[in-house]
Amino acid sequence: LLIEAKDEISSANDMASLNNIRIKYLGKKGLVTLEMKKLKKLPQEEKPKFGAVINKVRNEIEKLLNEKMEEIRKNEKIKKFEKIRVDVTLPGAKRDKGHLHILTKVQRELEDIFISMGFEVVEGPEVEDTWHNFDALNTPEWHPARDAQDSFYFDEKTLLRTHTSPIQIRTMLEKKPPLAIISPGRVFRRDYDSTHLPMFTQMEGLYVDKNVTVRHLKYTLEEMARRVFGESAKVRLKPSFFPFTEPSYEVDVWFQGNWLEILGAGMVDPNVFRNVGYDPETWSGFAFGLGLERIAMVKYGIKDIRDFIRNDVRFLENY
Ligand code: FA5
Repeated sequence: LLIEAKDEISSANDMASLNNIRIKYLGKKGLVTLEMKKLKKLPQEEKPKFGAVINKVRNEIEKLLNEKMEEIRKNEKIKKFEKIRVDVTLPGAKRDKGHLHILTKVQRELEDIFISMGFEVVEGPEVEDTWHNFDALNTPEWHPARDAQDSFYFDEKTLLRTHTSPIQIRTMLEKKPPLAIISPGRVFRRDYDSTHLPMFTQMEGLYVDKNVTVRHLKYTLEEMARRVFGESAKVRLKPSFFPFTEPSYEVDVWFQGNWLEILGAGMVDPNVFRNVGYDPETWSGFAFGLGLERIAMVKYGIKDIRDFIRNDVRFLENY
């Protein structure tokens, strides 16, 4: 009986079958219980011996049942924990980290370069009046750059600035010379193709002092180009025209085998100095306006300027 019970108990693997075994052996009509009942019918002298054996069997089965019960409970607990187990040695789920937009990086890089040369960063409003944006910059009413076809006007006297040059005017009206500033900012024009955006970024530069010459301008731009594009970068000034500079230049940078136009520049026109109350006999200066998207395009080989504003993650992740 005991051997049979042992076998059954050890092959049971859940509480229900264990319970059945308990009933089968120890229940009211269980096999062990039935043996106990036989005790009464035995002759007096055999009773103690038989009683002792049957008791031992009963206790043994009880003990085995309890041990098995413990074991099953433990296993069930383990199974439960196994289900919710976390493997702390697995590599974590990767999250995409954000980063600065390529234009912001280029802007900060240029700011650092000019700051190290002694320039100060100044900003101005994106909504301008025609006086700051044009008149004070020696750009008269009849000038084609003022055409409503090219600019975004709110009314006759108010528009989205078409360049960062009005900040030259605002700065000179506020400060006495000498001064050296740069002004990054968004500007707006009715332009749209693979090299022109209706909203793009310029960085204005203005240096006013005594005896400033084109050589100062060229050196400053060469230094900028070397630091942005590398030691082998060269700068070329081509004659051009802006109403607010005389002489005026378009400036190309030699980079990876090509001359690429990235900015306009020149010597501040005496009329501009007069408009802000500086004496052109005493003061001289240079100014420039960089296209930041153009610089980024040259440096990183970007073909289509519209990529800057498409916000395609595949583009953004490249830089
Ligand atoms: C100007 O805006 C002058 N204010 C620059 C200047 C400042 C000259 C101070 C002299 C003294 P321009 O229109 O050429 O100049 O623009 C300057 C630069 O902005 C260009 O060289 C080009 O790099 C960039 N740019 C012009 N139009 C766009 C456009 N639609 N989209 C992107 N970049 C442009």
